[in-house]
Amino acid sequence: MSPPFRMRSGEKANVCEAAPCRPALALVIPTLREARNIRPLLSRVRAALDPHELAYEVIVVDDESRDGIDVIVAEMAREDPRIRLIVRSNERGLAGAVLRGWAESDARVLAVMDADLQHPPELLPKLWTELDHGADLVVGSRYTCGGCMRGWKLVRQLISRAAIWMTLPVQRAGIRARDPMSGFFMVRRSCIERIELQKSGFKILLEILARAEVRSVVEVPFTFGRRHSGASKASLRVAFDYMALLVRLYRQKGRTPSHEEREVAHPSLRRGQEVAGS
Ligand SMILES: Nc1nc2c(ncn2[C@@H]2O[C@H](COP(=O)(O)OP(=O)(O)OP(=O)(O)O)[C@@H](O)[C@H]2O)c(=O)[nH]1
Ligand SMILES: [Mg+2]
Repeated sequence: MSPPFRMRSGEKANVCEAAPCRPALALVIPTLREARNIRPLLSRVRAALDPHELAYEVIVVDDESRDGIDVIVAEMAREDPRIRLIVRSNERGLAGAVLRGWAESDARVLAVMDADLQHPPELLPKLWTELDHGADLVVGSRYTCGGCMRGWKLVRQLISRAAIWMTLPVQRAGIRARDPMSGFFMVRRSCIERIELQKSGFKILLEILARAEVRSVVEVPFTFGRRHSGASKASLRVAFDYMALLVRLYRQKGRTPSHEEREVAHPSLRRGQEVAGS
């Protein structure tokens, strides 16, 4: 299992352009061979957010896909400096990519969505509004009233339900999410900057629900369809990492954090200030 994420001091990313002013929202899009999806996704993100008075940036974190995505994002970043590209070398892992993107931003609100258009960018303003109204964590949810999975085989739906059922003991009363496996959410930086999140694995939201300083969760329904183009990265390794995360969270449950754990903050995420609405 890889160690918890820490920003290496002095680390500089392969960043195309820096956003001109401090954004309120940083949306990270982790990518592994998503070249055919990224242009329509970024266009839809901009179309969804631009009508709103919101300073945002979009950070694509690619793990050296070598499929031309870097060229596409660099070209779009030249037109729009709110789009940034980070290329990680010799690293793999969805959670680690997301944490790396968040660490490269000063935004007060951190968000993530998949690159394959399974998460509708048109929902982003709604997620933001819920956060602005006071929620600490807002989740795009397949399992809250109004949400669904469209076009999914029954067996995968059952596996998804079973995986969620297994999270119930590690989720905390009062802030339980019906879709703790969602990869589409926004969270206040202040809720996660004092914990170290595991950079291995796929399910960063579950760890946030179990361990972060989150007081309120809102779920916004959406329809989770099939990926637009390209191949799934879900694999046996992902399932193994998920089980490892669950075991760790079960073990930690109810254990009082050590002095060291309380004192050691997530150095790279301790930057922003509280968002409006808190
Ligand atoms: N940077 C980076 N991104 C990753 C990695 N693994 C997956 N991703 C991205 O994480 C997102 C989720 O991966 P998916 O393959 O869509 O996983 P999934 O949605 O569970 O599977 P499908 O429903 O089959 O698409 C996508 O944007 C991927 O490109 C990785 O190791 N590194
Ligand atoms: Mg997907």
